[in-house]
Amino acid sequence: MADLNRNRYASLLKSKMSDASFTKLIALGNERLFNFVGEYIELCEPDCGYMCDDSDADAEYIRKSALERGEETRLSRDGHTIHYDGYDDQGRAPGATKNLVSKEDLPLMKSLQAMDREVGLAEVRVILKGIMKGKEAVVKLSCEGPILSPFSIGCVQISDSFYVCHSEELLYRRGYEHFMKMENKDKFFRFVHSAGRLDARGCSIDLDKRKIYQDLDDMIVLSTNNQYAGNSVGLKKHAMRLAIRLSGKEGWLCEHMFIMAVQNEKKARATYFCGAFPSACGKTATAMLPGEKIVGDDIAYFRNIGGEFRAVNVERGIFGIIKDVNAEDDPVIFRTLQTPGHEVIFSNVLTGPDSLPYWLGMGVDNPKKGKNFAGDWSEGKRDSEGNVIPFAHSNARYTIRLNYLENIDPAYKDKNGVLVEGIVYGGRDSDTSVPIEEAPDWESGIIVKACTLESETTSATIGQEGVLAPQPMANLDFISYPIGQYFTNNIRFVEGIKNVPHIYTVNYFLKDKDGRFLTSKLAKKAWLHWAELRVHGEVGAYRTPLGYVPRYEDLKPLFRECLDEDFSQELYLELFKFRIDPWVAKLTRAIQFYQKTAPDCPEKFLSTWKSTIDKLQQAKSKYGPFIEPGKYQES
Ligand code: OXD
Ligand code: MN
Repeated sequence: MADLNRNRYASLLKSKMSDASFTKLIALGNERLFNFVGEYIELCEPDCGYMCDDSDADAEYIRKSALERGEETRLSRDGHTIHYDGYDDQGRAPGATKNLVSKEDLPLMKSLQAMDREVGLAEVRVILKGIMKGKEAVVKLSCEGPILSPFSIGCVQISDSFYVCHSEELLYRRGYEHFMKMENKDKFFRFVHSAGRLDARGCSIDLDKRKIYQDLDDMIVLSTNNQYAGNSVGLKKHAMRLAIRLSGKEGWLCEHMFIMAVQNEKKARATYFCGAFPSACGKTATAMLPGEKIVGDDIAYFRNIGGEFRAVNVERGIFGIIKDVNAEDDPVIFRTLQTPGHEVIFSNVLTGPDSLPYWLGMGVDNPKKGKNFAGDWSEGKRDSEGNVIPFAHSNARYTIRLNYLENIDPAYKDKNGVLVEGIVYGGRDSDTSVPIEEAPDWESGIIVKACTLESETTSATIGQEGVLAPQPMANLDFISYPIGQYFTNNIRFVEGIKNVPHIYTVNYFLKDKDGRFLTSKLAKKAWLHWAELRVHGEVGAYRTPLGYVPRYEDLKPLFRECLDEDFSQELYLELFKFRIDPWVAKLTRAIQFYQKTAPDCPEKFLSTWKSTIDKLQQAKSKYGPFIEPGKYQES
């Protein structure tokens, strides 16, 4: 092992770090890590550096520093704090986010925010030069997945934001022990983040120099002049992009999915489902359904372990959208957010004069003045463009540990993950997909359902809202190797798996002709319980051109059992009629999109979409534009 005391960065790091910090770094005996820390401390020039280990004392230092530096402020309830991101720093910033790849890789990654690696690195290194002057840089090790498991990936982040480090502390497992014991000392993800220059409110000033550059093959992400966690917290979406790339090379999967267990009390069994939904389409609410158990709400790694399809939650916390979390629709999370003693970071909600947080769709009256993402706020306040500023941002968030939830599944800690039996793909459309449909098999599920998933853009990304956009596997923003290869990897992943999970699509957003949602928010529970019965082969189904839908007689008792609601035949027929024209339009959009953006899209995918359109058109000539459930015969 190289003597790190003789490393070219040793004297610099010694001069910037306390003896305790330097000792913690050197004790790891990891030259690659040491060089990384040295290189970026040299480049970013912080006044000092702080090295964390897995101790509670270091977690407390981060928590305390975030308050002392005004990055977070205490709210009335014990353990609750508020952090504000700048007015124009309220969502992921796709325009500023680039995948840095070699020149050879560029042509196939054109539509995946790719940029020539050399050009990107040169550009961002100029911005990073001296960016941490006057600040303290924290070096924090974490682990994606349970430590020392077949899934785990060690991560190191250097950041000058204590809010970012505090978020990481809540959201991810501490990683010092993992780094100490991991076998391959060279394989880990590296992140550098700087909030840059700050204004009087502590918000990043130089948003024009906001960059999130992902050096994919070197597994480093450099993020500058921002604070919104989706842009700054390395282990969240940055690590996801790196993991997707790595999984493509190694033949596993990193998916934008929750993991939850549907509880069948009568049969005393739990069945694990994973689900991909674009942001703000009901993903967290599904993961957290009352009466079921949650393992994770956002990112899953899948591996074939001994012929089983197994998944872990990469995280141990939730960075959730708070809009519309209320006592009626999301009772579990609502209660958790009201409980003093839990460590919660709220972001971009209104702080009332009572020092309590208020958010959109909370179901209570909000104060008419307070502080929000625009500074001091009172009703009617307008921004510089004359737009009325709402009292809270629609992408305002909460950050908590998972184990506060009363329905946490202890299996979230299992090193071998959980056995997955169903995968759910959910989008947001008001007039196309039925509430739940099962794909005939894995391949068809991936090609026809997962790859054609679409959604309207939401406030989770900066830009125009409400635009219908393709969202293959709800993962488009994060796919970091050519789309065609990613699709193929998804299909191939199940080779050698003994029990391949069933694939479902769900849609909670069907509306009636007056624009009202057709089902209550918790109806998703009935859909999932139907899927659970299907996975175990315990209910029949009606064939549709694209799969199978529930029979009325199976859903009616589920509505009673799960929701204590009467489910009428009339509503059933409206919900489950197969809508041919919108499906043809959707498949046509998919063909156009992939022909334009994915030069390596496999021919098989294109021909399947085309033949499915033909099939739907033939069905239309036989059944008309809508097919009543139970009427369709597969020829
Ligand atoms: C998220 C997102 O915050 O997908 O999870 O934007
Ligand atoms: Mn997400």
